[in-house]
Amino acid sequence: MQNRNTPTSANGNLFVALRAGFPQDLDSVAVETDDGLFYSWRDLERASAMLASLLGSLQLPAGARIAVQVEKSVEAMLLYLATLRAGFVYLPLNQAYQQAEIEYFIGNAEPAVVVCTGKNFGWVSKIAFKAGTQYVFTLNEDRSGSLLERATHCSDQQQPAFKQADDLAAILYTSGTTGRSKGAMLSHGNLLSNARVLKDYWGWRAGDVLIHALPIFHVHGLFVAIHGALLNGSKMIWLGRFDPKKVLEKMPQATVFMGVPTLYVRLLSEPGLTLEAARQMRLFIAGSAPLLIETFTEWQKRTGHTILERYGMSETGMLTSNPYDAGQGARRGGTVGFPLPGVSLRVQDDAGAALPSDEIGAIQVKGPNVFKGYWRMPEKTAEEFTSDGFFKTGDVGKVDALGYVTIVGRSKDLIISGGYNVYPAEVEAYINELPGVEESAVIGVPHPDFGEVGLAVVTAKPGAALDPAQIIASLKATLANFKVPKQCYVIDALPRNSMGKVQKNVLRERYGSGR
Ligand code: MLC
Ligand code: AMP
Repeated sequence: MQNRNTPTSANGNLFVALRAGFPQDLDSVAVETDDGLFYSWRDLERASAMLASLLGSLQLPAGARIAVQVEKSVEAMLLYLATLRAGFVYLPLNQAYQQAEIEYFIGNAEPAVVVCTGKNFGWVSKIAFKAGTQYVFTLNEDRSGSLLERATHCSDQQQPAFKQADDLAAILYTSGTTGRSKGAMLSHGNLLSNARVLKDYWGWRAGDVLIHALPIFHVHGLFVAIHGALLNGSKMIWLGRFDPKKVLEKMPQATVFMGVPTLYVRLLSEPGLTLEAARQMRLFIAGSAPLLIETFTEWQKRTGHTILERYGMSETGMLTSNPYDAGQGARRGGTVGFPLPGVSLRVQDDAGAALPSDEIGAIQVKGPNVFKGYWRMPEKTAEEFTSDGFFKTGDVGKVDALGYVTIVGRSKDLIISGGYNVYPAEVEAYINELPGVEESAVIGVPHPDFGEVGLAVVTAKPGAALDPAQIIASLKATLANFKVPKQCYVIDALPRNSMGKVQKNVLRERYGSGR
């Protein structure tokens, strides 16, 4: 376990800190949705209390996990806040996950409560009850479902649970290089320290309005965006799903936007993206995947704004950021800026020696934002930390003489597609199970919209005939859609080096231009 904080008598519950950011006028608008609904700050306070009262009435054990796989909605955000408030552990799951993926997460995390959409209730509840889950509720995009029906009867007065900074607040599953996902355990203190640093670093101020267009099952949309707005008492313009035209329509009423690079690429293809459209905006933030320099430069030309690129991960929250203040330096395209206050970042060579500026090596980090470890994987946790307590990010990069960090690649075999992580090992394991498949290799190739997408190269067993379209169709039936390779090639043999290891670099050269 990392980052033990000294216990204090103050309530370290993240919800308490977020609520302290609510404005004095609780009747002002906190969230405006793209389907015309308005939620006041009082609504957030009351509804999170009612949901927390419901959770509190279920007699759940301390540290119970609340696993949630629902569509994006304000009520889903309220369920997150209620989970913090009631002192339980939030476990968000991508909507795209299918049965085998959900079976793994539920089996591994053993949540006491699962919340899913009504349309998935049949199969999700079967998996959940088999794994020992006590309650399965439903929550739909249109606010129907058993969760809110039950919460309506619960008290809107609820005293937030007392939490130490070190207590667990959320578990985020991140795919593992061996194909098995690991649950990153984040504490109230991890999340709050990062939120506070970002509030200052990005100059959140009175009157800021955030366009929230990201999914809320990952760090970016769930923590960086929501915590930022709530801690600052800022209104959110809430989009159920990213739509570039809607973002443009809302821009004149907003000041802050956060997106993965694909969102910026899609916005740039809108003729309506002009200096005038972005005039009210204060800050455009990008991260979760590399932002191409062309996107950075084109954005400057079209909007007059310089995108602020930052870098982070599920295990750590945000680690580095380009400066907000010109006084601290320029925002440099192609770099992810400086380590955030409180974050120690170093670059090491393979032998574990610190590297001087501009030399490329493994990025390691330490700070109050760094997670507590992987859920029920003490050995894996130990492997990912150095003896002096730095977390090995798996990213490869350098720091220049001024302190700007640049990420040049990854030592982990990972594809980041439209901001979602895809681990080739996981996809390969599924392909290798298909009839007639001898072996496979999944590589990332450049893509104009998603930045990078998966491509599969497969060999057949002797005498078997494989149809690439059939392989893709089979994967679509089992895996989350974003993990499915966009193309598949059947070849005679995979290229190997003298050690027998598949040469993915050769495949990348052959099928894409390589990273
Ligand atoms: C959708 N598809 C994807 C995909 N998203 N394929 C690869 N990569 C993706 N990211 C699939 C669809 O299933 C569909 O397949 C086809 O691609 C086209 O879909 P679409 O309609 O264009 O996709 P859309 O629904 O518009 O979604 C695209 C998107 C979404 C970019 C809006 O992927 C998204 O919201 N990405 C953001 C992810 C994010 O929040 N990441 C933050 C991680 S936190 P088919 O076959 O059905 O046609 C993190 C830490 C940090 O990394 O630092 O922040
Ligand atoms: P996740 O585990 O989903 O949180 O993804 C984290 C990974 O996303 C990091 O380890 C990086 O590889 C990548 N990442 C995040 N932000 C950036 C960025 N600005 N530039 C390049 N890669 C990034």
